[in-house]
Amino acid sequence: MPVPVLYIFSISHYCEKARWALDYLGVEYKISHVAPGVHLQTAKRLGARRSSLPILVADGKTIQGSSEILDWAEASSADRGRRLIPDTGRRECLDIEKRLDDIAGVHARRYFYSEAVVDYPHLVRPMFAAKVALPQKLLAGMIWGVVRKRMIERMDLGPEQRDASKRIVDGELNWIDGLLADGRSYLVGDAFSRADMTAASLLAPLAVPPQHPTYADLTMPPKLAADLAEWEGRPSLTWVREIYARHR
Ligand SMILES: N[C@@H](CCC(=O)N[C@@H](CS)C(=O)NCC(=O)O)C(=O)O
Repeated sequence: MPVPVLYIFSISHYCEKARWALDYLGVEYKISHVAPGVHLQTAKRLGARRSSLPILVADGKTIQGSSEILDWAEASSADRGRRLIPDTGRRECLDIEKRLDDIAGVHARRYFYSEAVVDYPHLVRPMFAAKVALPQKLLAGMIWGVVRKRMIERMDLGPEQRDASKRIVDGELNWIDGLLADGRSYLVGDAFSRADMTAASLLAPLAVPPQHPTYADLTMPPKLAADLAEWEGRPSLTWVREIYARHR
């Protein structure tokens, strides 16, 4: 069987979640960086049902979605000892992952992009083309205007949407602050699980941990930078950095 290939956007926090799982579980794989816009062709070519990344091609199958990739990675490395689901608290772990995927992941992205893609596209554009092969980089440069417009429409980006998503993210951080208030190190049980991996990767755009494989060049737009300065020391964001330091 050929080595599995993980198709990712450098900037995407869902892609980071899938990549982290493969790294953590010791799966041998290759990364293919894809530029936004060009990914539509890639997803089609791979026979994926939707256009979103991450996509993993493994065992002759196309596996789309970070949670599905975590499922595959756990099943395929079951004999190597490391696991992502605790013995007790399986349901709780998966419920926390789903809530993070559906709410914090979506709104952290809209909060960030509503300022960055709309008002400061030069801050994110280099990351969109980072590490992609040269022909793709040139193509991505040519279609950038259309891609940016489509991102604004599809993710419903704008100043009011930014404020709405900020309130939602704030609420989800309060929820995690609350879970951590009893002094626990992990969200479920006493070991690192996919709930922690999901929370840390999806909140990484706000915590910017130094161990993150692609965020060294991430520059915050000014309003977000000011919000994050106010949120400095918040238990959830400090905990994200600790989780990265311990497990990434
Ligand atoms: N719930 C999905 C979300 C994936 C997702 O939204 N990916 C974004 C990048 S962060 C994407 O590929 N957007 C482009 C598209 O959908 O065409 C997952 O966990 O994989």
